[in-house]
Amino acid sequence: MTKTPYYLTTAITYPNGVPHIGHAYEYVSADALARFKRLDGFDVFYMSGTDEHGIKVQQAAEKAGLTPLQLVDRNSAAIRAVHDLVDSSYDRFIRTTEPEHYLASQELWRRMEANGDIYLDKYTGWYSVRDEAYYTEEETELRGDGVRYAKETDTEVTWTEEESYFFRLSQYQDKLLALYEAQPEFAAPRYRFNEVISFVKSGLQDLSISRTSFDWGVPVPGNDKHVMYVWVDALTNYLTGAGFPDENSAQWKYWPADVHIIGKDISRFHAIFWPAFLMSAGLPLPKRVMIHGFLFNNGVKMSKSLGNVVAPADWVAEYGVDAVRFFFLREVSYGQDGNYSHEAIMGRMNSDLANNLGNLAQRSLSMVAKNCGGEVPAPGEFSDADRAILAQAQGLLAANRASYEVQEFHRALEAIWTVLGETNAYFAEQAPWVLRKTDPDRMATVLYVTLEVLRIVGLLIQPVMPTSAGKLLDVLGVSGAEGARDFAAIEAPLVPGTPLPAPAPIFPRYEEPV
Ligand code: ME8
Repeated sequence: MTKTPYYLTTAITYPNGVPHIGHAYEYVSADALARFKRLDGFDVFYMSGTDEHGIKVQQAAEKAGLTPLQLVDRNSAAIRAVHDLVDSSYDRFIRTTEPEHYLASQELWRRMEANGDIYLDKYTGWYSVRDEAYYTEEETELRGDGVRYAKETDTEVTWTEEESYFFRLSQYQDKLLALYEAQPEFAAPRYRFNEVISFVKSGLQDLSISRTSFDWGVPVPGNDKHVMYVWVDALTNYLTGAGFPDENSAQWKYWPADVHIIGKDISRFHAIFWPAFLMSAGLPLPKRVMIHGFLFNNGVKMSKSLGNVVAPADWVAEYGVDAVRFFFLREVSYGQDGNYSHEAIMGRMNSDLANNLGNLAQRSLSMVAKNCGGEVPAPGEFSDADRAILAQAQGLLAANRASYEVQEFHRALEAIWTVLGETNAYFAEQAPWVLRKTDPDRMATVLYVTLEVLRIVGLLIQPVMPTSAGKLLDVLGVSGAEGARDFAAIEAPLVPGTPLPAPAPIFPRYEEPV
């Protein structure tokens, strides 16, 4: 059977600095979705990478005494290393300095031009180097320090005049509004999508899409005095990944992308400019733009000047990669802003992981080791309580599918932990340690039911905690053979008599170092 293609992307990170946990958050969330879809039988292509052009990169290189290419080579490798550190299973790590990306960007440009949407004019306005964006007079203000700032982003702007190519974005207002109307799921969450829609309704101006003031970018076809505005080339990375412009390549089956995962600060680029460019070029539009929130340090924004920027490697060293991944997706409602603190991470590790999951596994498996000959016990007839808890666990796949479909990762985990809570209550109520003496057959049934729930949970948490889930499935005797841990295996219950390895604790409590 041919699998259905599923293409998802993250934003491509700017390599002008080192990634922080906000970036890692984005990689982990996209990765969980990629893993979920793979386990659910899709032909997944998950792409991330680095956005290597633009004046910011050129200036950072100058400051570091490097050429732009030297700087991006170094930083792109560091960004890729963070993906690897957090177990992000990207299928491709794209770099916008790759030659094939130049071809794709130039071809997109030509198609937009052929459609009459690009013209040469002059740009005058307030330009923010930090944002790589022009602002209107009203969008800026002169502050007490004598410097003019963009109000929205608090970055310094300077009066700039340059010859520039423009994209007729103003011609796309109605088409975009029609798209939003026809596809209410085009961007999410709804309240962030609504902000985009009101912005479009307030009127769109043509967009300056080339620069002459620096040369670190993709040359404009037919006029190499100009390089493309970095966002034109950056957004095109999603097409490059799908093999564009070779629409006969095998890779083209992935276009249009199923979802672009991005942060809230770049929603306009993805939900306005990007579909407009694609409409202009006559290409299919991505199905969805999922906009996540920002992570804050106890409510405070991460910033170099405050010295509170967290390096992903520090967290991974402190808590372990799976606990960090779990924390990101369990603690924060995906789409909303979220907070982190040492206490919050420790709380999740100890209550959700060590107590509700780890303890249940450890207690039931050690009883099986001691009392059932170290094999999956043979259940007797199921009681109503057994059937009820099994039905809850079996319902998790459908519930998780629905949550992953709309990228509500926190809901998927919440559903799993609700069932774990109920299973803990069931285990306490059935008291198999008492049954051991009074009714060993009934004890075997209770232990079997508990292991069955743990097996289903183990399969379903693989996208979020791949290593720990693998260990849990190992101690439950679930084969690690190719495909044996796919979601299709949820249908295949544990077979009584299967030998089990000696139980080993998988989710350690976090203990403060002394
Ligand atoms: O914007 N919390 O790159 P970038 C959560 N190159 N997410 C955060 C965050 C935080 N504190 N800080 C940043 C760019 N992000 C462009 C993208 S795509 C064609 C081009 C997210 O390195 C941010 O919202 O500044 C974005 O989705 C991603 O990290 C990369 O940010």
